[in-house]
Amino acid sequence: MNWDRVIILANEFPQALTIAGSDSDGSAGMQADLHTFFRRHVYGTSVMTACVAGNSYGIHDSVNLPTSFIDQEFKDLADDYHVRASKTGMLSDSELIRTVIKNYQQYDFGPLVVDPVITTKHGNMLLEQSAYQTLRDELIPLATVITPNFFEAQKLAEMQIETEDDMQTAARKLKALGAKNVVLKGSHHNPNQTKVSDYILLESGKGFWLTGAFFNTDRKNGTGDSLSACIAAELAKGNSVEKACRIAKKFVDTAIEHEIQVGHKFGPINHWAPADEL
Ligand code: PXL
Repeated sequence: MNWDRVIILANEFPQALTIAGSDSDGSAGMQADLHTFFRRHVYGTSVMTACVAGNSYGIHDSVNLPTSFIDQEFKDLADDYHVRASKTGMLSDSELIRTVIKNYQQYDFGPLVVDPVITTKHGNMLLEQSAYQTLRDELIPLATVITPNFFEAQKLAEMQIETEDDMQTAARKLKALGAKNVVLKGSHHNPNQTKVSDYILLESGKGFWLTGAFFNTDRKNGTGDSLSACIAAELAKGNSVEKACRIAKKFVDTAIEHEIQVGHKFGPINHWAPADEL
């Protein structure tokens, strides 16, 4: 066996990391991230931070994993894999956030996409109130890209968002917190709207809108997780942040459009939707 060649080949294939919670029904969290990595032809690794028991009706319990175990997950990946881009999802509390920061700073796991997960679609809290400050002041400054939804952006930018101008102002505020690039997802709470426009503010200062169709469906679980995972997957392949964002918007829109019928209430998006050509 030529081990030098094995090492070179093992390092060549694009590998990405999700640092997230497990969602038992597979619709969101780490499962949605890994589905996305697979679909975008990137090898997916995972550091599990928490486990959530739930289904399409809601979340019913959750536990955090011990920080010593999380340290070991990071170490094992760093000892063997070549992670080229990472993303964070559910990080529950300040202790977990700080454990992730410590490990991310210790190893080279590429650019970081921070999905500032605060609640689920059902309104269940996934981040303790006391941890906002830690997320804002300590994790966001490390983010290559931050991907808040409308609600998270209002919380983090400490402002009401009503107009497109407000979205641009909020994006600038989030950038001022230290995130290099901001993807602010547009509101999708009006059943009569026909479009959803996300605002992207790049490190260069360039800002632009990405607009897609609005699909009035209950099958949208995992949308935010998959968007941020797709950005991380494209960064792992070496794509620019702008290209990664453009691909990710189309990827999730396609996955929402081609519904899959599993779960009885708020079901998942469809990662099998045709997306190779994006
Ligand atoms: O979609 C947000 C999210 C993230 N992480 C976990 C979740 C959810 C939503 O249910 O369960 C583990």
